[in-house]
Amino acid sequence: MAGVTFSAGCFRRLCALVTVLGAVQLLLALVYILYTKETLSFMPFINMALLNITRLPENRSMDNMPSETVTYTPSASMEKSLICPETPPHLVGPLSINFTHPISLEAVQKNNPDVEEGGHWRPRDCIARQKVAIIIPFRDRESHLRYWLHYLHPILQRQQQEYGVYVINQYGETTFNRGKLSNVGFVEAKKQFDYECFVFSDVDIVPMDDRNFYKCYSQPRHLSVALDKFEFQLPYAQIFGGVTAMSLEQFTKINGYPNNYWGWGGEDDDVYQRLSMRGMSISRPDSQTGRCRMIKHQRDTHNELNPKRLDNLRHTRQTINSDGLNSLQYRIVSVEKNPLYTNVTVDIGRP
Ligand code: UDH
Ligand code: MN
Repeated sequence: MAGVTFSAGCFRRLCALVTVLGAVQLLLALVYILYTKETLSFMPFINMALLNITRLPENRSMDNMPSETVTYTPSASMEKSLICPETPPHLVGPLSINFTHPISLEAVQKNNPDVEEGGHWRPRDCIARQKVAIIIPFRDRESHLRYWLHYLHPILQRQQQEYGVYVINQYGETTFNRGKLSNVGFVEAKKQFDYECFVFSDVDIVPMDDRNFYKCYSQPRHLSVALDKFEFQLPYAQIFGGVTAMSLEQFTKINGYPNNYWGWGGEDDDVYQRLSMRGMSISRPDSQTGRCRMIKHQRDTHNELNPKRLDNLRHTRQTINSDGLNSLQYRIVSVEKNPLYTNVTVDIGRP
């Protein structure tokens, strides 16, 4: 009998011990889970390790485009700590822009130590919402380019997008062709990074407000809406020249710029027609945020007014399919990765 009593007591104690041990184990598991979660959201290097496995939902608009690819959808709280904020925190608003004091490339370089070779930059502490290629059709405007680099690099950095600057330099002395150079810029930039947004900018235009975002929207964007040379007004409603932004999808949908506008004028209006023929409309900042300065200059030699532009513009409905990215031919002369921009010199032929 005594043996039986001893066994029952022992069994009860054993049960109690097992229960206590189970509770301790549960508690430890809980502490571990909580600790890991905290660590994840507060340790930047773990955030960085997650960069390559982060993806936002498929249906996000261009306004919120993710920058990285592919296999894992983070929770809302995790997203917040990784992706740069919708409103960049260091914007200053209206800027004082003038072109009175010439600047050296060395000085611009010194002021922008974080820009990587080839003019590439990305935010250090968060993932940019878009990867933007900035394409500048160019020939023989070095002094303008220095002002552009001086003003734009800091602005673009405050806007917190990942970006690269591509100067597309027309080789030789044949008639200038802004449209074709823009297409070359698009193709060549895409070879270097997986850009999802393309800003096409004249070399002589600088925004007067850093809230005028050099990024893509759900509709093609016209950025230089209030130019000083036009008394800060739109000269006509359909204008789509100066500085514009189109997503990869928007630009591909219109077969890019036309290649057959040689000399000044018309290629920007052709793009406007292409966009509306493909069912898109233009988005713009307000006329205060969209103020810009253009460096005063004379018309360049070999960029005379294109006498064929009005006739060309009557045929966009046909040429949208036959003349553009799908018919682009050129010969690269050199690609140089300079400290503040990539210089692509290209032979685009003649009219
Ligand atoms: N561009 C060059 N080199 C050239 C021609 C054009 O780099 O030789 C590029 C440059 O990026 C420029 C853009 O093409 O900003 C557009 O050309 P533009 O600046 O000549 O065009 P804009 O609309 O008008 O400014 C030019 C006519 C000005 C004559 C008025 C004189 N009072
Ligand atoms: Mn100009």
